Amino acid sequence: MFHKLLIANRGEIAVRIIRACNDLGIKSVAIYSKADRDSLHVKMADEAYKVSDDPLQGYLNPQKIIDIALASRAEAIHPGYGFLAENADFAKMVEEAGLTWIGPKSEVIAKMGDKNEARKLMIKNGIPVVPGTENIADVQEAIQFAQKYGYPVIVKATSGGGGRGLRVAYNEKELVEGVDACRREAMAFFKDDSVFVEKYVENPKHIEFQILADNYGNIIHLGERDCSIQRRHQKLLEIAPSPSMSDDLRKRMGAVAVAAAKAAKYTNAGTVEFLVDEEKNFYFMEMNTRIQVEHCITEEVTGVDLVVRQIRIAAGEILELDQTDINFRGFSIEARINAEDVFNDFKPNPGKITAYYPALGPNVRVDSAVFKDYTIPPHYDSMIAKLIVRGASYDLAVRKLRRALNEFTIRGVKTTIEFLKNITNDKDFKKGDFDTSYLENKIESLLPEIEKDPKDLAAAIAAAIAAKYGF
Ligand code: MV4
Repeated sequence: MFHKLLIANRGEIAVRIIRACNDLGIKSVAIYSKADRDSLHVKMADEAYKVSDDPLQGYLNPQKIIDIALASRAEAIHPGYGFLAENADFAKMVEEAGLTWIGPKSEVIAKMGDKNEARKLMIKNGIPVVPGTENIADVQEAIQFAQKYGYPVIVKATSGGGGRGLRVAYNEKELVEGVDACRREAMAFFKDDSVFVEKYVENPKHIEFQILADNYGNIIHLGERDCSIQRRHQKLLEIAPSPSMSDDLRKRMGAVAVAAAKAAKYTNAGTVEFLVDEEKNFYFMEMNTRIQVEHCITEEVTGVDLVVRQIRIAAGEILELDQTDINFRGFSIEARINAEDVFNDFKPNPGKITAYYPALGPNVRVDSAVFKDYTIPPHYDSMIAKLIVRGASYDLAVRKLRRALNEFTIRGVKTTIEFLKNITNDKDFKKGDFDTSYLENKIESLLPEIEKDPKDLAAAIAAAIAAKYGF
């Protein structure tokens, strides 16, 4: 096992990884930007080094991070999610510096990061994918595909990710424009303008399977997460297992997820993402080669510590769990609490937290890196806490989430707590009846009735009294 590990990240995931290090008796090394000097990950790590004055460039500077790892005598680097987590060049540099990368091999990251290559590999191995093209040479190829398979189709950037480089087209005019727009966006964001086209699956569910694989060919899945509840490709709530899946479908998709990971020669923790259409046909979409934000709900229903497993696998341990060791207990839901103004298009609302009372009690977990008097810097994403609950049934998990959201108090910045609460009271959410179109249709009705700002609340009460007594 490693003696010391460097965490190339910040925020709650850095804290999560430090906890895993502490559980394993490994010394932790944090890196931080100037804006993060008072952050929790810096306080919690055994050592911490400033990586840059700039808020972002340090967390994105492979050589600087490797230099700090070597100088501090860390033996491994955990990238977390975001930043350099799926950067194959960084993973390769880490390997070549004689350090251990906590994740799959750099070639596997590169191959899965190329959506066209990943698709081809899956087709070759009999994994179901949505009908589509390879990288197209010109727009004519896209038009021919759409003429054969019918509209709508979706144009995808080969190097895409995070919802960037996607265009849906319902007719030829939109397709011609879509190919062009997609290429331009892909060139701007990924420096690669290759695109391909797929039949567009309307109103799918977004289901992803968690995989664990050691360096010796042992591969298992840990069930699925339903990530259908998204707004502009940002997930708001995730549920494990999916309330809409039968045991039979879970078994079949799980077997395909493991086959996909085997085809990719996958090692460490990863996620196989599927779309499930209205007839319950499922299709491989992509493989995520990192630990994900929503990994915690899988931990809660399986009892397996995924970050500890990542580190143990990277250190060369054999995965002694086999598929029959994985048993599921109830349902878990994660709600992402963001510092955002839901009335202002969910605009980030950074600032100082003046009061912080996280929810507690049985089957409630909070993964966060904020605390009272902490000032949320404006440079990073707006997620400030993950509230993770568990219940014996889907119903009980929803109730638990509602209770925990009621208890969770954050003052000083606007948060999505009230909005999330309203989701827990929505009849379709309570039934487990949702797909990726859920929020598109509901966002207006889910906005909280009044802002819970004390001044507004006083004004609202005054107005209600005035209305009632007629003055
Ligand atoms: C699709 C799709 C429908 N049909 N591909 C979005 C991100 C990436 N992981 C894959 N994504 C999708 N690919 C085909 N052929 C639907 C999605 C999708 C989605 C699309 C638009 C708006 C929201 C979405 C949420 C989840 C998945």
